[in-house]
Amino acid sequence: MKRLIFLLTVCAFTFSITVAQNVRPVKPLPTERQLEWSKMEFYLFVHFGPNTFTDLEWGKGTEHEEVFNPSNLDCRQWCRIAKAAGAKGIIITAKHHDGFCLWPSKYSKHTVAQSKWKNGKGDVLQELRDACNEYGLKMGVYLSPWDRNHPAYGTDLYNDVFVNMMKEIVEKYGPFFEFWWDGANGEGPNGKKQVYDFPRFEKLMRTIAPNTVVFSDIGPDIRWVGNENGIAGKTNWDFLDTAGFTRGAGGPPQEVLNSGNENGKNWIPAECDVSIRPGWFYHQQEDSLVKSPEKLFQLYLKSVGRGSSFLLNVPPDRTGQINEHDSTALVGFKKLRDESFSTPVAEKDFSLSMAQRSYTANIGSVQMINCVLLREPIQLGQRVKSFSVELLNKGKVVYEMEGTTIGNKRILTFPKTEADGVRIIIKSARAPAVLSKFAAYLIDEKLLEKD
Ligand code: FUL
Repeated sequence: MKRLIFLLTVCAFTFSITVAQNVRPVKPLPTERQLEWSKMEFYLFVHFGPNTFTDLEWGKGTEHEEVFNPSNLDCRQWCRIAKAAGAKGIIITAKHHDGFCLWPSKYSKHTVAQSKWKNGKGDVLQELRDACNEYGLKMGVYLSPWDRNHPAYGTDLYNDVFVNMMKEIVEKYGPFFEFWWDGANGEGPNGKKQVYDFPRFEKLMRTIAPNTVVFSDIGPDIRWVGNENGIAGKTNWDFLDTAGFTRGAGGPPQEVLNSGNENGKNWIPAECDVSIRPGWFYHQQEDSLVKSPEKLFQLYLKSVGRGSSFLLNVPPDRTGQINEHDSTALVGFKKLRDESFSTPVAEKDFSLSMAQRSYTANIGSVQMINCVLLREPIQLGQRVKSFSVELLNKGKVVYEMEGTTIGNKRILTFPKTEADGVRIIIKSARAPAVLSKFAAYLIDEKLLEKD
């Protein structure tokens, strides 16, 4: 019955075209690999390594390899939980700042091979690769350029080490959907800061992994969102000007990373990274501080719902498995998304061949709604600068709200209102605007977006 009502509602939709114009792509445009990445939306981050066992966040690099000894590592358990949470992939810290490699690298003596775990025969990246294949998840890697252990760090030779490690993991454990270069950069053992050869690193990645998006503060493919709270700007452009900026301390101001550059030259969308716990690594004393399903839903609205992606860190505990506190929160978060978004009150995909200045959706009968979802077809470029949403009831505007950018996805929530129609008016745009999707929902009131 619910399905029948839904179908009738959808069929009752009509769309008025006030001004129709042919649509041409407007630059900058996403590459194929960036478009693929934009479909990922929600995926997990896994911080795991010596810090898990020493209770540190930034290992010093002097930790004995023996500290790394998970009692019952199970990457299949990570994948089962990722699937149950509706995440589409997992990015693992192959090497964090302490330099410890979760795979038996030929280019370091600070790896799983020197640990006692599985008598030095273990390989976390291989186990995760196999589990991701089995569960149909995409795999990504975080490889910290900053290395507090490697003897070559702080010299030119370290650039060769980093290149060799990238090649090694791409060849052995790829393909990766994303490769993460952290911006943190400290002193080397010789007191010098590393001068990274990023142009060489970028060229290498394009050659050995052309379909992999590369993340760093300033791209080249994906940018940091400017905070570690998982929150994108309400105005969020997929563009960034990178000229004159470097990774780390020399990056653009955090507000710019948060909102992008409206007239930016490069397509470099934001990714929202945040941990489910206060720290990035597992600490037992934080078990009671795991974010609730409601809090995670808020972050979803402020990341995916603002045209960005949601990279949620879920750190395994000392057994090598995701702790029950975290898995319970993740399953609860998935339930909230399903309850909210699986049965739209109204929904419509638009033709992309015409640009419109306003879209009027007749719901057919009066319905209660408190959430609207809009999408732009980003393969044609990001266009909308500002818009308003009017809720209509018997021809009258009963509620109105304003928005700025839309991008890949924009989710707006508002107090529940009875409406028999919705009008979206494009107020300003970089080029004739086109929407690809509209949907309206009635979600639990306690889930409405809070500032
Ligand atoms: C930061 C790091 O310093 C943190 O330890 C963590 O890995 C986070 C995702 O990025 O820059």
